[in-house]
Amino acid sequence: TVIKNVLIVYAHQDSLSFNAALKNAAVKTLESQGYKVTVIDLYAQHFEPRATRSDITGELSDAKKFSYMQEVGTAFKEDRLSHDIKIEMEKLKEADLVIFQFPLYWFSMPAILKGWVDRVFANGFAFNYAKAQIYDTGLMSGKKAMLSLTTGGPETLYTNKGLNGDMNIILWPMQYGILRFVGFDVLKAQVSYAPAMAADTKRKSMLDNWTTRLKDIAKEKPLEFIPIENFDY
Ligand code: FMN
Repeated sequence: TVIKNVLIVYAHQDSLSFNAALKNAAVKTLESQGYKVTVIDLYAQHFEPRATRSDITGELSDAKKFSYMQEVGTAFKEDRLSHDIKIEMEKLKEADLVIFQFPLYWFSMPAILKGWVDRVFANGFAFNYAKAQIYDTGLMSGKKAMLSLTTGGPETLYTNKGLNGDMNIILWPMQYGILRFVGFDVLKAQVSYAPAMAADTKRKSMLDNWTTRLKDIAKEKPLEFIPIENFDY
């Protein structure tokens, strides 16, 4: 796919944070390369992260026992998902590359971003298990996605013998269980370690690494995962 539209899903509260600087650098660099860039600023738009009954407008298909997954599948087919979810889906549909910009929270993504995934990567829209539209054939196939995250802990702690363990283990649920599951081609994560502990020169070089990488992002090959036909499921 040719990348024309980039969507940045940004999860930080503070416009003076390092995450904000990474997001702003990405917008500037990508726009100057001719891409159309859209930013979803989750905290600024008070994004609702909870997956609830309110996500479905109108009647439930089973009023006795509530199954979010099943109700969302039906509501999607019948165009009865809540308006705020539909807006996010439109932005995703337009995107050729999606960048998730966030600070690592508890070895994972912040709740507001996880909630965006829970609600927007909806059954029937991002994947369809019944039709085997998952992983290689997920409904986001043809699009690329990547994580750009910051940490509190330094890089030396995130190694296989380090106190926190290998960063790849932390990335796996997000890169495979979320992004690959819905069919994205996943580009290598950009991890900016411990910006709060870093000297200004180090912070500047982490920002420079990011902008340098983004200038050639269209040429990057995605990560390789074992093809779905190698598994029985
Ligand atoms: N840093 C880590 O290295 N590992 C963690 O698991 C982790 N969990 C956090 C959980 C919460 C609720 C908060 C508020 C911070 C956590 N941190 C963790 C630190 C943040 O990742 C760090 O402050 C942030 O990446 C720095 O970027 P910023 O300057 O843009 O805020």
